[in-house]
Amino acid sequence: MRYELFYWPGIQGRGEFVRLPLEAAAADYVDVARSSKDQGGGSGALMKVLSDASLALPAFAPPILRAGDLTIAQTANILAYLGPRLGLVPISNGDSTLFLANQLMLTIMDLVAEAHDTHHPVSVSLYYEDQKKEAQRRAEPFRRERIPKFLGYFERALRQGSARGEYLLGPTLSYPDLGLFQVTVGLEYAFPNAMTELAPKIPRVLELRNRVAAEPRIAAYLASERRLPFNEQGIFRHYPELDTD
Ligand SMILES: N[C@@H](CCC(=O)N[C@@H](CS)C(=O)NCC(=O)O)C(=O)O
Repeated sequence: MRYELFYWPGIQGRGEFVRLPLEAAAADYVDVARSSKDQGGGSGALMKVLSDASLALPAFAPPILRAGDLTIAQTANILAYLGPRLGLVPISNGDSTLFLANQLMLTIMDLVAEAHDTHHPVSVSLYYEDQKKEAQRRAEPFRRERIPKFLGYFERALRQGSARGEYLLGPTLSYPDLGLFQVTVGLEYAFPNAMTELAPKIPRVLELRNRVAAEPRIAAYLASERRLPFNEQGIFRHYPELDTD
């Protein structure tokens, strides 16, 4: 199966939560909007799929995955589909692990949405510069309460599951581990001071971040040009005024 990922070129964004599992499984995939226009790529290809009236359901926003005749959106939904197909979710106890994986992934995406809202607290359609005051107000409780609460939850999940192994769902890598890696490094990029302060309280989360980064295929991906750098157009943006001193 050749998968097609449709996501904004130039940022990691939510697309990265799909790229990482595809890379970890060495799946055959095309990052369509990042391929050249002559090959049917570019942003035009993304706009085309967004307005495609022939789909069973239109997609509201990227990331969007095309797998044969199926075109689906919503990051956690895409991953619920890909996880078992890429061997990135343990299949045991019937399908109960699939729901646990989805629970973890949906929680990761909640955290991602809150991280995004620190720089766009009023509207996604306004520039950051037009909502800076509100952004500072929003970022303060996000750093003080929300990052510790979310990452504290994942710390507990890892502690509770530690009898089963070193990953969130047992002894092997699953897609929520990749999601937790991505949100952790994203927060470290955006809020380095707040994350340094929090580090002693989340040792397992940080160990998992290192373990994922050292997975051979992930390490190769992170060192490649396919891994876009974080920047101030993406979800995790480093604005020093939004971090602690
Ligand atoms: N809950 C959706 C959110 C999708 C989303 O917000 N996508 C962004 C890019 S990361 C977008 O282009 N949104 C356009 C919009 O909300 O109008 C998901 O997890 O996929």
